[in-house]
Amino acid sequence: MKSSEARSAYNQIFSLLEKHHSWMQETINLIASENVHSPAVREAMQIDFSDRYAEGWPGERVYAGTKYIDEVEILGNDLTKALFRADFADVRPISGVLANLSVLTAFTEPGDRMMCLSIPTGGHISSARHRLWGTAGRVRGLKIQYFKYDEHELNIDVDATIRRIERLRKKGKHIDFFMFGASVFPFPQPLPEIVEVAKGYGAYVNFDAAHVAGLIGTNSFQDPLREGADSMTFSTHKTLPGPQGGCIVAHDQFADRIKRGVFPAMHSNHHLHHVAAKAVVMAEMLAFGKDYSQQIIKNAQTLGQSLAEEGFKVLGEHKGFTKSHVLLIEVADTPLRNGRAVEEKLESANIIINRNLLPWDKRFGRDYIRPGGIRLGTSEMTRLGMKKDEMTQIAEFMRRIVFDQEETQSVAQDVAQFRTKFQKVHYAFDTARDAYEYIKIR
Ligand code: DSN
Repeated sequence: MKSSEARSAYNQIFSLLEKHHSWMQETINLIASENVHSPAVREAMQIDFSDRYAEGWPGERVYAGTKYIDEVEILGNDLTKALFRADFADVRPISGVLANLSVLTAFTEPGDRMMCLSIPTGGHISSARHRLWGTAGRVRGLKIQYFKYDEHELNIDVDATIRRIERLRKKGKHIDFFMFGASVFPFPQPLPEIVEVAKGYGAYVNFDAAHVAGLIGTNSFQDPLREGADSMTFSTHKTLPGPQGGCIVAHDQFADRIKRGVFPAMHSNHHLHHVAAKAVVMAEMLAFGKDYSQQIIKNAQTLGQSLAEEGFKVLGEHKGFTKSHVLLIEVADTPLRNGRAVEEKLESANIIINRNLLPWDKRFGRDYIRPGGIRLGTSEMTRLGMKKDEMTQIAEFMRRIVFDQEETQSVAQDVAQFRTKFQKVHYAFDTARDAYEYIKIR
């Protein structure tokens, strides 16, 4: 490639980046696993830490030049411990999957058995079986068994699960590791009774709080470390509105093994600029997280109610639709017929959501390409200051696309207009810059 061509590609990259930022200013983003971080988190992510190495633990590094990095990482761990009321925190994992794999590496051996939720019932690919290329099955070599699931309650069926655990034990197939949590769970999971059985024979219990970490940190959902979990893994960019990354908190007696699971087992260098940004978001959540989390949940419940009134089949209606940030909606009997068509049509109208398998989809021959459902989350729009009226308005926009089959262009314009009033991040110390401002430092 000639240098002029390289220059042209270089210019094109920045033009695309700016276009993305402009588009984000006009969209309603309801992806349940996403959020928008504060200008402070963004500032922390563009510092020189990103060019450095600091393998190991503060005070035990294998590189020089880390004196400020160490102090920031210690602060990050301390703030995380305070937020999650935990004895031990490790902010080094560079993703939620690697946080899970670090704990699996610390407490299982290949060939051990893990129990978790299957993907159609909300489980994450990092917990899936070998044949699905799931991290636990394919990378750690674990045999996977599933929690029994109650499709009406949208939750783990405690009695049936305990019966399954006991049946398996009688056949000599005891579960070594329990992975609670998931990628879709609107209601708190029932830990204590299952944990009691698991602990009765010495199994290890982790809670994957990737989606709900912000809600758990602010005591707004459930409290896995007090409900029997030995550790909790999570990502740092969903309801916890920080940088992309992972984190682990645990009771003290598990700290040494987890530290070694993170380094040297699963990481060499971790991402130090993200450690700085994680420290910032933990401070933000300690100061503003309670109000933020409670508004996220209220907004999800209002959005569920408004969508139901607009004709959508929102699951969990008999339990108030959700107690978290997430809503599951069955769309197979709407005019658009499947989650993918809904996702595509809404995206053309500047509304970003994702399609989602429903627990019963496989029985109807549906798969993740054209599933029967969609998943919505309210974390990002709440961060921009939206409340009840805006949730009602969003439900109306969605009805215009999915049921009224209105021209997407006209809804897209209305959505962009609606978004003009919501350009700042809320629930943060510093909010001078707009949320999606393109900041040029070249
Ligand atoms: N499972 C993805 C999600 O929930 O969107 C994130 O890993």
